[in-house]
Amino acid sequence: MKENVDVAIIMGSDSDLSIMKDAAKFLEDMGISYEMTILSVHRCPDAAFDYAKSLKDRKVKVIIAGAGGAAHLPGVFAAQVPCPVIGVPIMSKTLNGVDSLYSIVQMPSGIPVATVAINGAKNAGILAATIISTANEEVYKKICDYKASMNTAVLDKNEKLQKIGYEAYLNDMK
Ligand code: RP5
Repeated sequence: MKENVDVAIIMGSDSDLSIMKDAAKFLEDMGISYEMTILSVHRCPDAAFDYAKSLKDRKVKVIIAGAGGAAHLPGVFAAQVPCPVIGVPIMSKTLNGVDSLYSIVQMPSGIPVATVAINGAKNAGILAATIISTANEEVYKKICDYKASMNTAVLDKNEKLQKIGYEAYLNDMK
């Protein structure tokens, strides 16, 4: 556990890591400090509750929590901290992540969890960075640059499509 970080990324199992790494990667690109933790509120509840307390004590600014199945992890953390919590529903084997999505997005009134798409860890990283950017000019500029580069990329693609036509475009994509 680090002394001071802006964002905490939590996941219920190491089987979530290959998805949740996308959130970490985006935060790294934006130069935002974070820590990553595997903790389960049903398999190791005491450790999970202690960790939630430490997040509050350390005034961590945003939490990204990924979980699959009956995915209560983001909601249980949101209940214990004052900062925003972003939930990432992980694609599950039996119900393709719809169970995870509903568990996270359908929080009862009072304890919100900002929910991204199934396996949408990159968007969770972007959303966390956007929240941080409201009080951090350097991150704000990086988010503006990121959006500007996406804008240019799409316009460039359209220009190419108009120029060479769809068949040549598809050929280039192979
Ligand atoms: C949840 O159960 C985890 O978030 C994970 O997505 C799911 C399955 O966990 P494993 O059985 O792969 O450890 O708590």
